[in-house]
Amino acid sequence: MNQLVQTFTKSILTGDVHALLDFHSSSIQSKMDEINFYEKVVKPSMYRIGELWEKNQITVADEHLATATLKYLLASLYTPHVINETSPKALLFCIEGEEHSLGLEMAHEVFKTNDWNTRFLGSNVPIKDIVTFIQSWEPHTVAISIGMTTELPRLKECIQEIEKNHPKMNILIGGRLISHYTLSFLETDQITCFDDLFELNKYLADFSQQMISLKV
Ligand code: B12
Repeated sequence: MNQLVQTFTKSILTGDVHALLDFHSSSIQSKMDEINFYEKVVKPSMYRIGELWEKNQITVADEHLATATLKYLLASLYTPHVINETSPKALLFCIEGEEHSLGLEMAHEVFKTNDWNTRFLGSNVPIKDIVTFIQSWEPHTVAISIGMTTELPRLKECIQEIEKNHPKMNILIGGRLISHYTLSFLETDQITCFDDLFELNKYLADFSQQMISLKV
């Protein structure tokens, strides 16, 4: 773990949001862009917190404080988003039973910086409500995050429901499980899996490029 990640982890565990904001503006902002910050600092720091928690070196309360402090920092850094109704539309959510939404929040930022029109539903969304939302809002793409192995059957069910009701829907999937395992049921033409936000950013940039060349 590098020094930056170590100091960041300590700061979120102490819950001092002002010190953390200072640390971010003095040591992090000057060194890296937003995606590098998420991938190289936030992700390893939260994975480290997971390890400490697993080994009983921190308590559930410590982990909750770290999560809340991080959410405060991220909320203060997110870019204001002016929705462009003509932009491609993406619906972002975690399936029912899945509470790990921090990674999806960061993926949302990547969509916003690529000028997509988004709806972020957050964690724990029932499958039937996702299908209803898709019917009324008609997104081009859905983006799903999965962190828990126990939620895999529900992910499968959710994809089947989306494909049954919207066979042409573009489905993007990321999260801890996707970067750790190869899941054969996700290998279809309609589904793209992402190990990290660099891949998502490239995919969205290529998508915009294709849209521009189609218009020319
Ligand atoms: C914070 C945390 C929580 C928080 C979540 C808060 C929140 N709003 O997100 C809370 C306290 C709610 C929580 C609860 C639980 N958790 Co928890 N949690 C974590 C922890 C420490 C960090 C997760 C995190 O934020 N990671 C940081 C983000 C940035 O990483 P990420 O999600 O992978 O996202 C990155 C990429 O994957 C990608 N990405 C993510 N989504 C998407 C989507 C798209 C479309 C794209 C393109 C990319 C993308 O971008 C991100 C940036 O790179 C992990 C440890 C770990 N190793 O992950 C455990 C962990 C995931 N939790 C675990 C467990 C067991 C639980 C609980 C069961 C604990 C309990 N007994 O209650 C519950 C289950 C809740 C539920 N039903 O979902 C286990 C999971 C084991 C498993 N079975 O798979 C872990 C691994 C801890 C451990 N080592 O055991 N948890």
